[in-house]
Amino acid sequence: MTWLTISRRRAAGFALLAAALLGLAGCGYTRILRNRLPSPHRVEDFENAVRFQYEAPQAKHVNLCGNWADNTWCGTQGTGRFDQTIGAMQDADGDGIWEIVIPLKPGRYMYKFAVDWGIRWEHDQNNPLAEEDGFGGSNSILILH
Ligand SMILES: [Ca+2]
Repeated sequence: MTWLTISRRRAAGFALLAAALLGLAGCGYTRILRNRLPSPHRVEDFENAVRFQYEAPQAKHVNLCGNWADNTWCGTQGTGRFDQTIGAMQDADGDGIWEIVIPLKPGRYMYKFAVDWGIRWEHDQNNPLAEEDGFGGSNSILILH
């Protein structure tokens, strides 16, 4: 396989990804670039569904952790123990973009992405809404209507 072949395949992969995101996201995003993913948004998959995306090509695991009742910051609020099963995001196609679709009723929520089972906790760089987390970092804010 030549470099050119790989390059063409990669370009085709990006085109497919962009088409898939445009088709699935349905929120008017026309610029699909790496590092510029949509903020969490409603999708039609099921009632109250919200899609979260996070780019972390080096990660082995990414979890969505937030302050809603069945997440409790991936279990750390309450038990103090990180629960790997809560908010586990998927990157089945291996493109480094992790995804999860979960049900969330209208409301105001705080969340972060926990990389490799809590080694790093990152706010959502594609979401401009954030506030201080009290530990020198930021929580991303999601307001759903
Ligand atoms: Ca992916």
